[in-house]
This record gives sequence, structure tokens and C-alpha cells, in this order.
Amino acid sequence: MATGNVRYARYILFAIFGIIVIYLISTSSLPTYTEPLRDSAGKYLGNLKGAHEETVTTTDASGDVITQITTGLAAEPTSPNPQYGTHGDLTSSGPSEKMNATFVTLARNTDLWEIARSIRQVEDRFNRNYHYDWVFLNDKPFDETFKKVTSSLVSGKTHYGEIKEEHWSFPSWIDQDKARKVREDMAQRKIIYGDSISYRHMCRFESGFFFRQPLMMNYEWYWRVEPSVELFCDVNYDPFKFMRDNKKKYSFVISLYEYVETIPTLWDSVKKFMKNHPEHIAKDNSLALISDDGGDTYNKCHFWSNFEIGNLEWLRSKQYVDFFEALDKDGGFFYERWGDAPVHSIGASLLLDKSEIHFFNDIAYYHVPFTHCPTGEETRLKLKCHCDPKNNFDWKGYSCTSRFFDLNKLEKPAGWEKEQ
Ligand SMILES: Nc1nc2c(ncn2[C@@H]2O[C@H](COP(=O)(O)OP(=O)(O)OP(=O)(O)O)[C@@H](O)[C@H]2O)c(=O)[nH]1
Ligand SMILES: [Mg+2]
Repeated sequence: MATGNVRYARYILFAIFGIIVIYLISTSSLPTYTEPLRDSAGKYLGNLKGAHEETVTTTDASGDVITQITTGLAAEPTSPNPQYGTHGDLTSSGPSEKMNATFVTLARNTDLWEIARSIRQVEDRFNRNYHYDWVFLNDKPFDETFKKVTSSLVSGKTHYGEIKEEHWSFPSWIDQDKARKVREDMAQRKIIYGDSISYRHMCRFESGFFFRQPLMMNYEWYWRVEPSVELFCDVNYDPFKFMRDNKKKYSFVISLYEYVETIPTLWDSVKKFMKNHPEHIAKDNSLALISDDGGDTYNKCHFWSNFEIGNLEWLRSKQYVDFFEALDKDGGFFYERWGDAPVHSIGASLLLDKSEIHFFNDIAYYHVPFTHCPTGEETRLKLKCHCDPKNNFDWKGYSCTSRFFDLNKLEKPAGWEKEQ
């Protein structure tokens, strides 16, 4: 009888133990299943916990259609790196102080997969923690696939604008015959893009109109991104905020000499502008960076404008707009093949004080065929860079970055001599 009671008590104990175990398992924080996201056709879009999406199409004051697809994802840190810290300045000066800034990309629908690669890198290295907006501009309407893919990649809001014809066509004062003969001649001389009409519209648009598009009017700062570029290092602080805090208006990562055949008379137009508008020339300008003889000739140095972080108010200022319009009237975008890189660079060098132009050593960048890989191993390790320092263009003979350092009396990063 006694043995029977003990056995009975043991059964009860086991039962209580079992109930406790089942209770603990059911209330523990094991990973939970999240319903996968699917598009309207039921296609799998990923398992994005906390993601939401909203599409709004509106018309602005000038009648341009603006499609805005908003996606939002929770930020997650990249793989930790305790030796060098994880996010550096991110926690102190990061997302809490969001600037009035946007990424901007001019692209065709056919550029989709190339721009997708660029966006992925910009997001992984920087924007996943900041969620800045992205403005896409095109001379044709963006198609649904372009909008769907890009808006799924950008962690901020995306906006899609169609450029109006007067910003992407021959102005009335251009002699079409003369422009055609130039293209034929450049084609024969095998000058890159020399026979292209659309490339010329692109250069003129980037020189004088991108910052005045209705969608861009909402912002004060921009970061230009082109298809197929790479970012090799973490950007763990906000460059827009850096620009504002340090009174910068224009920035670059790569500089070089322009192909002279594309700009034979650009400097003549610039000299005429300087004579007509002495009031626009900054007191402490960087003329010495772009001219070796006090302004008589152009040495062809320019900042490579496929990467730019800059101030839109400056580009929209009377000084810059007068500068662009003076050049545009002379017709060199069509009678030659003036690029937006020398135009922005000459504008920044003459209209801004030296101290307002910044070189971002810590933003590692590639656009075919040049690389900017930060000089200094400490920086590269801290920022988890994946560029080969051997490819760094900064101190090579065809770069103007050394001149920029000399003019601004900046100390070159340790080890620069070995990268010459
Ligand atoms: N919408 C539109 N965008 C263009 C057109 N041509 C060029 N672009 C964009 O303008 C920017 C500059 O054009 P690219 O072809 O990259 O010119 P590039 O950098 O001088 O030359 P690459 O060495 O070929 O990259 C890129 O963002 C292009 O996507 C065009 O005809 N229409
Ligand atoms: Mg390009």
C-alpha cells in the first residue's frame, strides 16, 4: 500500500514537472515566423519584418507627374567589429538629427540593374542607418519595374521625376547644322561620346538643371549617385551633417585632368564671365587650383562629378545660375562637348571660398576606371574597407588631389608617398 502511495506521488510530481516544462517552452523568446511579403501577384518579396509600402502619385505645380513610393524597414547594425568599434560616430551624431537631404540619380529605364548595384552599396554602407530619400530623374517616364525595384532597395522615400523638354533639348540659339558638323567631326576623331546628342543633353542638364527640378526644390543637400559605382567603406557618420557643420558647399573624392578636345573654348567663356561678373567671384577662391598662370589658361583640373555631395542652395544661387547661363549662351555644350564635371568644378573653384570645398578621404569610391581608396591602413580597417589600396588614384600623376592639398595647406595622409 505504502509503495502504491509513493508511486502515485511520483506520477503527480512528473505531471507537475511536465506542465512546467511545456509552459516554459511556450512562453520563451524563440524566433517567431514572420509572414513573407508578397507583391500583388503573390510573388515572394522577402521576409521583411516591420516593412511597409505605400504608393502615392501626384501632380506638381508645373504639371509634372510625381510618383512617390515609400518603403520603410527597421535599421539593423552590420556585423560587429569590436576591435575598431561598431558604428563610430553613428550613435552620437546619427539618425536622430536628420538633414534636409536626398540622394539623386539621373537614369534611363535601361540603367535599372546598374543603378540597383549602386543603391545596394550605398544602403549597406550608409543609408540603412539614415534612411535618406532618393530622387530619380529621367528624360522619359520611369517604368513600373524601375520604380518597383529601386523603391524596394532604398530605405528612405523614393521620388520619380520626368524632366521637362526645355531642360533636355537644344536651346533656340543653337545652330543645329553647326552642332551636327561638330558631332560628325568628333565621331571621326573618335572622341568618346563625341557623336552623341543625348550625352550632351545629359551634361547640360547636370550642369544647369538637376538642382532646379520640382522634386529637388524640397531639399537643401544632395548626394549624386550613378549606375555601377561602388562604395568600399562604411560611412559611419552623416556627411550631410558634416558639410553643414563645417560650412562646406561642394565635395569630391576623385579629381583629374579633362580631355582637352571636349572643351577647347570653355576657358574663353569662363574668362568672359569673370570679366562681366567680378561681383560673383569669391574672395578666397581656388583659381590657383584650376589655373597655373593666374587665370590666363585652364589647367584642365576638375572634380569628378559622378560623385558629389553638395549644397543645392548654392547651385540655385544667382552666382551659379548666372555662371551656368553665361556658358550655356556660348553654346559649348553642343558646339563642343563640355562636361558637367569641369563646369561644376570651375563654378565651385571661382564662386566658393577655398574652405567651402571638401575632399572626403573616408568615402571610398569607384566609377570606371578610377578608384578612391582611403590612404591609411588604420582608416581602412576601422571602416571595413574592401578596396585594394594599390588602386588608389589620389596621388597618381593624373590626379589633381595633390594640388588641392597643397593649395589648401592640408597635411596629406601618412603613407601617401608610397601610393604615388
Ligand atoms: N535619363 C537619362 N539618363 C542618362 C542619359 N545618358 C546618361 N544618363 C545618366 O547620366 C549619368 C551620366 O551618364 P554616364 O553614361 O554614366 O556618363 P559618364 O559617367 O561620363 O560615362 P561612363 O564612363 O559611361 O559612366 C548616369 O547617371 C546615366 O545614367 C540619357 O540619355 N537619359
Ligand atoms: Mg557614369
